[in-house]
Amino acid sequence: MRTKVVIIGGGPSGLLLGQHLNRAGIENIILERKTKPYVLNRIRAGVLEIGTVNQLRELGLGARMDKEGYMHDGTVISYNNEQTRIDFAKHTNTTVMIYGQTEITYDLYAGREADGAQVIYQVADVTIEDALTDAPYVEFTQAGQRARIDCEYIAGCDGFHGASRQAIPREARREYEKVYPFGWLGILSETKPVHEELIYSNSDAGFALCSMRNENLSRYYIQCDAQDDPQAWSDRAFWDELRNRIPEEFADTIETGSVIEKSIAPLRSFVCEPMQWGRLFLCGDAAHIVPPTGAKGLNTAASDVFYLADALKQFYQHKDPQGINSYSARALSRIWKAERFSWWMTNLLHHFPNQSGFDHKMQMAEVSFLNSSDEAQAVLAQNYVGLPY
Ligand code: RFL
Ligand code: PHB
Repeated sequence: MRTKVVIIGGGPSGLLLGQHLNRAGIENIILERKTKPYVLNRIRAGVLEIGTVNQLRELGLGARMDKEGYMHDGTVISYNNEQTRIDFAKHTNTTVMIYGQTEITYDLYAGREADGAQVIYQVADVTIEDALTDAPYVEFTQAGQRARIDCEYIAGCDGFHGASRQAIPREARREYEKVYPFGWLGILSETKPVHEELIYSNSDAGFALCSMRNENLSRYYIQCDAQDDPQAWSDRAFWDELRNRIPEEFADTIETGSVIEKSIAPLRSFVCEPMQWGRLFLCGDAAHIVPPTGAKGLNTAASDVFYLADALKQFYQHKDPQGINSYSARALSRIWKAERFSWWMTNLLHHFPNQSGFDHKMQMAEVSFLNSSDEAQAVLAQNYVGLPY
């Protein structure tokens, strides 16, 4: 087989990149380790920055999102019952969109199938060869057969545990990592969301987040021990702990009910530099991870894809390699700012196991400053809705 760009990974990064390339007439093949239903069943992100929203619209995939998604022009930050509303519209003139990653992935697959573009599912043992030459290729096993695709470029969109980053020799990459001493226990429940906007809450008992998917589907998270077994948390224990951690007025009115998903996500900050090695480019979780507190994971994946698609279009349409040569620097410049914001939100809103009295006072002072300063609220709003591309 031969194509121009092999995309490893059929998650949001790989699918979005494939869609950009299809629109520009640049031939590509996606290799995905799992089946399509498996990928579609992952419940993850819920908040889209305006840059992500605009990409989906420009690619002709925004219709269902615009119909079924919810525009939010603010969010609530609560600390020990004291609430501040961050007004995105006032500070940034823009909003975020609440639309689940599951839905976006569904729309991206539908778009790809409508274009008749190829996805090869259930591939194993993907290897990347000759990435430093101008004739790279990818090998993989499918249905017991080894196969090879010759190509011009390779996009590593295969998430944190994928093969692409590992294909870059250890001495050619630098990795920066911070693992947080807690996880998030998340549930999806068929109940009306407790509030029309998201509530990020730090309390004496730890962090909680009230989010949503639609008017009858809520997404709630509580900080927990990263080693906890999600099944050991009964529904009742989850609801009790959530109520304990959110402001009283919401604890009193929250609708509890059937829980249809329960899982624990670890919290980690991670960046791999550079994001390019010869003709291999890394995008999304393959290159970087953020703790979910700032809702930046999917959105940083989308900005990487935007830069890479732009670079490949410049190259294929105008023979200009400038974008390709500067991809890593351009992407990393935005990534580090999203890393900083996610780290800051995480530090502000969680209980750390060995937090001293001093650390606690620092958190309180930070929140008190946020509550009293329009400028501090503007900074939070700018980062939350997403920095410009
Ligand atoms: P993904 O989604 O991990 O997709 C990678 C794909 O590659 C496949 N794959 C391989 N294919 C071929 N060969 C291999 N060797 C392969 N290895 C892996 C996998 O099967 C998969 O299909 O990475 P991608 O595309 O970069 O997308 C990243 C996002 O999924 C991720 O950043 C977000 O979900 C993070 N995230 C959030 N991001 C936001 O922007 N806003 C949010 O509100 C938000 N909330 C969250 C989140 C992540 C969470 N968890 C569970 C980690 C909430 C949670 C709880
Ligand atoms: C979600 O709805 O899943 C969600 C929302 C905001 C976050 C993280 C996750 O910061």
